[in-house]
Amino acid sequence: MADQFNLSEGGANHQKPKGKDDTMTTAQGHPVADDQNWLTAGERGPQLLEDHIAREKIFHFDHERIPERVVHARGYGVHGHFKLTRAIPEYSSAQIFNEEGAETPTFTRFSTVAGNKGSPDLARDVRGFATKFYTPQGNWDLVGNNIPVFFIQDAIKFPDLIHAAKPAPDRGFPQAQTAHDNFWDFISLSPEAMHMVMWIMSDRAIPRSFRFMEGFGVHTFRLVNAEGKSHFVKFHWKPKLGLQSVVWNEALKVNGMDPDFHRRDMWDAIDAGDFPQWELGIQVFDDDFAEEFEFDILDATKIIPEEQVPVEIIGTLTLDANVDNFFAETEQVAFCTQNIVPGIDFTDDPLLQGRNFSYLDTQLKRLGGPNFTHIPINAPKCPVRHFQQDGQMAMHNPKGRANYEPNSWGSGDGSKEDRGPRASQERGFTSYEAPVEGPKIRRRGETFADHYSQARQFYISQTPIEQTHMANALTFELSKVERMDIRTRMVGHLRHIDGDLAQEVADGIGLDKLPEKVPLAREPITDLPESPALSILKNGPGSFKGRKLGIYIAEGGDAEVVSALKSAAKDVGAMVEIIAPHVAGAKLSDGKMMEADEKIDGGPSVVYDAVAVVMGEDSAKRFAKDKPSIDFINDAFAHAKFTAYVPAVRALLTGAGVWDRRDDGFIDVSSGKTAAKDFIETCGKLRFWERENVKQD
Ligand code: HDE
Repeated sequence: MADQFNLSEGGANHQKPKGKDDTMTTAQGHPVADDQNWLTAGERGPQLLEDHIAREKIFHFDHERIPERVVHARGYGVHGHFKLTRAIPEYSSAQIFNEEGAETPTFTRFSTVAGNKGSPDLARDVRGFATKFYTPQGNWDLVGNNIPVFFIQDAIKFPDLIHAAKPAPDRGFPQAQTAHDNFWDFISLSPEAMHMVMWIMSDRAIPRSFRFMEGFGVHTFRLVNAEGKSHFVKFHWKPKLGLQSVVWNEALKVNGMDPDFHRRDMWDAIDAGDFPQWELGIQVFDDDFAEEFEFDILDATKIIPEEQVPVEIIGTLTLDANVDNFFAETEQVAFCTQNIVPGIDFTDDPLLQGRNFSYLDTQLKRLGGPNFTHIPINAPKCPVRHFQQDGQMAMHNPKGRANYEPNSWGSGDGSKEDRGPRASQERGFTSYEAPVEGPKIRRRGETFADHYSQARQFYISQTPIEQTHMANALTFELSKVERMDIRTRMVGHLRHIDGDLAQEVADGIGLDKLPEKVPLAREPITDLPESPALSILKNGPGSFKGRKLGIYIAEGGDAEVVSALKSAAKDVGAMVEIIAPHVAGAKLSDGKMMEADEKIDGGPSVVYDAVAVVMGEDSAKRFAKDKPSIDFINDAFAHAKFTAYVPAVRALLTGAGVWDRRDDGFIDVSSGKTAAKDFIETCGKLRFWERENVKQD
């Protein structure tokens, strides 16, 4: 391993400096005498090209960037491990699924899809959830999303989808958002996208944190056991901390305040030893179920409701280490859907099959050659033996004479005359012998033709609050679309999904009458039952664990109340940050200075899950007209956050216009410990949704 000054160990003959030598060198190992001044002819003379030290430095700098990912450019990677809690030899022969208690190292990269590398974290978008398992049988990459379905059914449509979503080619905007003509034009001409549209217009597309999202393998894969018997499988990641999203207005503000909100959240949690965990679940089913199921199991725009095939939990993923170097790990990690191990196999899902070509191809472009598996983050952690050789940046070069097979050299003893590796029927990967026949055609099967039934099922499975958020999101996005015909075409689709939703959106965008329904390829099923598993609010954590309380203090604030809030939050495993008018903090009622984590205008309430305001009466009066203080309270109110307060802050709450509007989401904690405990317990509901003006369940 290179040391912290990046003094690479170089080749085998490299002489390590004796003792502690921190002399800077060039990449060629030449010691550097002056790293601040280019070699010139005289003090004010021209720079000399002869300066190999300066030229090497600039040359390397000029080549620091590699192409960003075409999609999922903005991402954040973390190390972890997967522990198998239930062996499943009946389904799969994969070693990773057979030794109960065994731990497999992992690297997981979360991402947004549409934005570029520097785009804000809280864009309304799908989140990538890609995990590389370094198994004893080679790397298995489960390259999924936080949404279990996709926009399209066939990989050939992917470039169009992405072109339509990304900035328009003429103007180069808008960045990291779908609220524009090109996206909705494409979508409204692609009925197969309607189920996915319901998901991206739901709060799933604005998660509070990577830690509070589900993950899905999306496609139907196969598990194959030692006898060669195959079952179909869908993979699920279930966050132990429960699901949670933000509200749209909050997302917009968070992006301004902290574009790194999600990556910072992950870094901070891991840094604090608060390791996020997910359970790996599988939905397993056989050919008979596949036959009977209402939809085609090869269609990636469909789910299999958990109520129909339960998710069986088989292991736990724990993310427990941040990267040492963002570029080396997060940027260079190369996921490939075709990386599977014996015991797992593909199906003929036409989206998956296209991906299996695409990912290898993309890595060649991004990482510059075929040897990207030599980069430590991509290298398997099991023995690797083959006759592949050479190519750019070859790091592991075979020794000995044989570089082909069959050969008749030595007998596998590792000597110079060794014959090298041999394929093994017994241990090697064998494809499941799925029968394949049929004419070569370009035609989508009839079984892929229903585009609205599950879109409707998703919508009716949401709580009224979530349904309102979806209608609002559709209204917001379509209001950004300039062409009237695109807006109305979308409402023509919504009419097949839910009449009320279509009406709400039509009202929202000001249509006087509902447009015609778009023509159907196939009559939808309108009586699919609700699936509670699809709602975020029905699957909340019921605890404030892993969440963040922001306590806004100022001079004279009741020290006992602050300390009671802090310990009540810590007791349930929540984080606390102190916000004050100055970053130095504030003197509380006990005369002691309490340090602040944030100054008020750098610590707005949008970055906290719940807030508290604890000040002396004079301070509250002083800040009653202070804009950042008013925003702090107003936003918390507008985003339905629980707010703890002491009566001494009345002037400030009055200044913010909320004193007379206090509802059950405001909790007076002046009486101390028990009140603070009750407040934190109430915060387990995460939001006081009753404040939102919608009908309740
Ligand atoms: Fe990807 N996708 N994708 N994708 N995808 C990439 O690979 C592609 C699709 C997903 O954190 C690229 O390494 C095609 C579905 C994730 O590094 C590229 C199709 C799903 C990531 C690519 C799809 C995904 C990618 C860009 C249509 C959810 C980020 C850089 C068939 C199941 C992985 C790269 C990371 C990345 C192609 C569709 C998830 C260009 C052609 C469906 C999480 O190869």
